[in-house]
Amino acid sequence: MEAWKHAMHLRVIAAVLSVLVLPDLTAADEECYKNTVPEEVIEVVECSGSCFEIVKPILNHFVEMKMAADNSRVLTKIRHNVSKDIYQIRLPEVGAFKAPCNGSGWMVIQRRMDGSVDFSRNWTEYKNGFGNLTGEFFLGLEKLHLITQSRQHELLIRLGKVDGSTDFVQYDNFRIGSEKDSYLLQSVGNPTGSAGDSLTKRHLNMKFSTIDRDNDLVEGSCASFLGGGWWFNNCGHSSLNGKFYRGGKMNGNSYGIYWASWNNYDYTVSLTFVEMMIRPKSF
Ligand SMILES: [Ca+2]
Repeated sequence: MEAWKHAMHLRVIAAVLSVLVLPDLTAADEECYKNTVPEEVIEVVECSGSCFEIVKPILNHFVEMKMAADNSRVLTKIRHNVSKDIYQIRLPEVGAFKAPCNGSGWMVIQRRMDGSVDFSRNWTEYKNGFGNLTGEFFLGLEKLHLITQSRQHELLIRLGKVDGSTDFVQYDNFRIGSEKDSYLLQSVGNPTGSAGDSLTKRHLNMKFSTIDRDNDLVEGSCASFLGGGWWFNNCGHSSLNGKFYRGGKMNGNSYGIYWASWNNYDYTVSLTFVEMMIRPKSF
């Protein structure tokens, strides 16, 4: 290619990318993710069939730009200096938001790791999301509803204990209802993984409950008792937004973070690491 043509191409790429990466967050998003400081664009990631699969160097981006104009799924990688890379994600059904992604195509939607963020939050906070994307956070029920309604998604849950042991369970059809249905857990699909299934029996078809909105099936409030929002029943076999105990054991009367099928239904064990992740199912 002649040099001037090459230079023109680079200028066009830069111009379109500058539009592509403009901050496009609502006030609520900025409040929620104010700890995330955008850095220079390193690379752009295309997300077509299976999310986050294709990583391309920044100079090969006519394809992505065309897709962006088509309102297709385009991701812009904006941060590279944390172990959990943060992406600006644009989905037609949701708009722009930020979330951590790993290299295997999973978007992290919830993380517990050190007890630095209080998960005893109200309905609006669980709806919109809260926390620190490089640490502990919950992405938000409204986004999860819009994303999981748009196409079939898998859910991967990674669990860890204070002794360093880890395990996982994966579901193949995770879907959440709308706010009108109290973000009902509509579907989880088939489980695989040795942590066992602590969702289907007690939590499937349950509405979400928070400290200020009791949709569970017991007289009291599971969310108030356990300190975090979840699809509570009576209260059930899992509570991954519960109170964080650094020692890995509950103190006093309040349960911690638990996934009962991984602990022989010993509810005094409190997990010290959780990641919930989703990705579009590829058939
Ligand atoms: Ca109740």
